[in-house]
Amino acid sequence: MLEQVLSGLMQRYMERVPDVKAIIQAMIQEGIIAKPEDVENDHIAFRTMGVPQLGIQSLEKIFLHYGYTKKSAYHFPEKKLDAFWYAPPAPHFPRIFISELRVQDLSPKAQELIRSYTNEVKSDPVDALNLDDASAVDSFLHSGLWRLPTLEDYKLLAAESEYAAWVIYNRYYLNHFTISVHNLPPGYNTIPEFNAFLERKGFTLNNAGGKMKVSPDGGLLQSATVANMITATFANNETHPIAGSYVEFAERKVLPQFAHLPTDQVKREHRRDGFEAGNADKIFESTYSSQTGR
Ligand code: OOG
Ligand code: NI
Repeated sequence: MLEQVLSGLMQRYMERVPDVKAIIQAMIQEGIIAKPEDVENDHIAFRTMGVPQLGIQSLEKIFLHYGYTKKSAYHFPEKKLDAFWYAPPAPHFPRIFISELRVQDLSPKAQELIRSYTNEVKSDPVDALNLDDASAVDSFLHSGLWRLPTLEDYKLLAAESEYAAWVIYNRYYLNHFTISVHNLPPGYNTIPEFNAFLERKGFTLNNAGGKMKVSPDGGLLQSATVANMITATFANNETHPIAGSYVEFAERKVLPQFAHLPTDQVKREHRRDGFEAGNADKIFESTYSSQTGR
């Protein structure tokens, strides 16, 4: 079940984000990995609209049903976002990061605009889903939810919250998947080295707060590409380039209490887990025009 849902998400994501295949191809060419399946997916992320019948409380039900465990909360007052992360039922599955727009904190105008779309969803749509039917869940995650937005509404929202504009068009499309770098061969298994490789290959990295985002404890290092642009078709067949999704990279250092373990005995549970608000705050900007316009 979970395998099927995750592979459906990855398939759509790879079609929408050319950087995914290009990065995996570059890694194979460089001899970092032998085949695409060698990539370890640290986590995937979704964005949601925080209205009562949707948001985190709705989307999380799918993954809780598949055995994920809800973990810590993160808050982003400036960006008007909240988030949680979810630990997988087994270590070979990715963690999940779900964020939500604090709709009630936006201007009355933006709230009204968002609700004109989200009110089309009368009750929590996940409650009406058979979560044991993987193809139903797959279609739901890639379905419309609300009417196709107009370009005008998209632009109005973007002026106040680029996150809101992203969600009104992209909905539950995967926002990113994350390549774990710490288990890669020496020379590529740290964020500074992996970033250098990516830039050598011509990929553009998000530089908000610096290309490398480091948690205060020093254990979680992250970087991300700038989102690939997609040609969005809005209502009345108007087309406009907008930010699609991006790729993230994570290095989780071995926790101090396991520093004595030989490298070949280090498992996921020995490394820094979870997320970091300060890192995430900058990673969100991978889809913001300040980054995509560079
Ligand atoms: C999520 C940004 C945060 C992380 O790993 O901290 C994040 C987003 O852009 O929706 O992915
Ligand atoms: Ni992430």
